[in-house]
Amino acid sequence: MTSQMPTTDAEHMTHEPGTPSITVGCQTYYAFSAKVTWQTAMDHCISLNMELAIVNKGSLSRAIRDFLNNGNFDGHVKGYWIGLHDRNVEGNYEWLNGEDFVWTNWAKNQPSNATKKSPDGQDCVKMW
Ligand SMILES: [Ca+2]
Repeated sequence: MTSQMPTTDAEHMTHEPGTPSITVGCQTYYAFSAKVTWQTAMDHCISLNMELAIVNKGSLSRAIRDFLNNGNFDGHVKGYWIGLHDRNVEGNYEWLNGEDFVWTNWAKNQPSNATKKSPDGQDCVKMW
């Protein structure tokens, strides 16, 4: 497994009042702006009885993108981890909830499996 961000600052991930959020349908999505690995983010969500976001539709993706881009919150974070990875088989993306991976909206030149930070390449997905 690899990640694009260093593990730091986990204490900032507490789900404090004021954590930016958006509700779409019956789900509420929180933007935690700590710079941590995907694994740490996932573990933290589980500890709060949440999960990393499953962004599996265009309408949901647009709502969350608007929220992230228009929100007046921590500008130091470049992208937010979501519940998608190819840790098991390179190039075979899986949602954490086991749902089929059908809808995609990769940024230009992604997924790149960039090897800058790890020779095994990137395996976890961010949204911004
Ligand atoms: Ca990969």
